Amino acid sequence: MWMVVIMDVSRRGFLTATAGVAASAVVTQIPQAKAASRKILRARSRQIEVAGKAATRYGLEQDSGVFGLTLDEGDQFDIQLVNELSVDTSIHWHGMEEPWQQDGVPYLSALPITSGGRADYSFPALPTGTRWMHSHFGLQEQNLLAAPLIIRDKVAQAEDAQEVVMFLEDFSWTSPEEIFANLRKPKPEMSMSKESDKKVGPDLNDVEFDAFLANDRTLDDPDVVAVEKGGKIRVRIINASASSNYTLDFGSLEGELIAVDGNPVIPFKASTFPLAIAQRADIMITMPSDGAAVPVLAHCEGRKMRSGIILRPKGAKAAKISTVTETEGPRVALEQEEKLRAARPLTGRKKVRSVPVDLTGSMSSYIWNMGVEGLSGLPVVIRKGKRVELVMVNKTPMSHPMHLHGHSFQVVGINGQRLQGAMRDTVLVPPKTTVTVALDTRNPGLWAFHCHNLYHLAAGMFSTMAYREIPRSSS
Ligand SMILES: [Cu+2]
Repeated sequence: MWMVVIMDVSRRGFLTATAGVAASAVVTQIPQAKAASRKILRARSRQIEVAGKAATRYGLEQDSGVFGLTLDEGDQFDIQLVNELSVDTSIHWHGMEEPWQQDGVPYLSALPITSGGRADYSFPALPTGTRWMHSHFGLQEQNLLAAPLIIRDKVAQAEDAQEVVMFLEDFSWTSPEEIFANLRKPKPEMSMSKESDKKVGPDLNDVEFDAFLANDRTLDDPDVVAVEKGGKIRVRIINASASSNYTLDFGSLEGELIAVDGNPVIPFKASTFPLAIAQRADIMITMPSDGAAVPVLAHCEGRKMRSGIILRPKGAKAAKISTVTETEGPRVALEQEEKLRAARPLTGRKKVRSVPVDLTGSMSSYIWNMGVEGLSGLPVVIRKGKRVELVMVNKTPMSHPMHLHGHSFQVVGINGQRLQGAMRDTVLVPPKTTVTVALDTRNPGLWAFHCHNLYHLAAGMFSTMAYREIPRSSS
């Protein structure tokens, strides 16, 4: 056995592989023959500049300095994660359908990776599309411990389009621990915000941020991407913000939404697109034939602030765009979601097991919760090989971007109205709204199912879904 291993891989690859397995907190069997292709990702501190000031935040980089990871369809996701931080961490591969032990939820999937430790991951890089990676440990995501994870399918590889990634993050000079402590201070129901006297309708935001970043930069000093005049561009937009929804804005240009959360949809044309926390949008555009630059903007929901990048052909002027806007960004809701249709919907007719999931909580105490089958703290317990529908009922005044790990689901109902909606891994459930998603149970394990607003998650809006490899004989 040892002889076979040594013959199959290079010496360097073999040493890396064995060192990784020995020091790993996540005990995963890596096929040794694949070790030679393993990539190293380092969780480390780095400096960025926000509004002219240096900020030390976390990051996830390859040795080449590349931010995150891009793979091609058919590749193995074969990673050694090195924790160079001074604290423990655990990284989740958002949107992947990996074996549950490699899913990166601390204490649920595996133990955290200690400071200085390493962990190995190996599984087929599926499904393809715009995915991302982020810490699932404490509040580290707010410290920017997140990066793109792109699996380019054969269509993307063959198409004559330049790929551009726009990675959105909310930024504060206040530490996430202090933000969370402030949110949890007892407060009367009517003084929840500075503008509570003017406030009507749902609560849009509960954290005041100092800046909104696109590819680590603000619009004062934006990421300017060189493109070709008249060229076709696929913009892969990832909302990696801890607690902010956006409306994407292409101005006078029309874009074609071709995938949401990495999953293809019937192309949908518009110039604005809502993007909730943790969601992704792939949008195809054609650069103007007159050679003008195109800003891709993300207007913050309920705030007079925005972020964005500039697509600039050679010789074009990139006009300065203010981070501040005259009006607040629109409420992010489901008007567009209702119109989206999956290009590859769930197939087959199966008996459906329907699971009620209540989203509850209150702003005044800042306790958020999830009740499965009417009981909080209960996992969704199901069986392999079934069609399951999660009926999420939001009983709170805030919207909740609900994410299920390890599965893609289809949006099949909004307030009782049935639809053949998009395949996603994160769906927004606005206040007083019921959203039903359907999925097939084909990836057994113990999976996290939670609100992706980082502070709602930290305050308790977290549940699990569990099922075994072998279905019991009776149904
Ligand atoms: Cu929430």
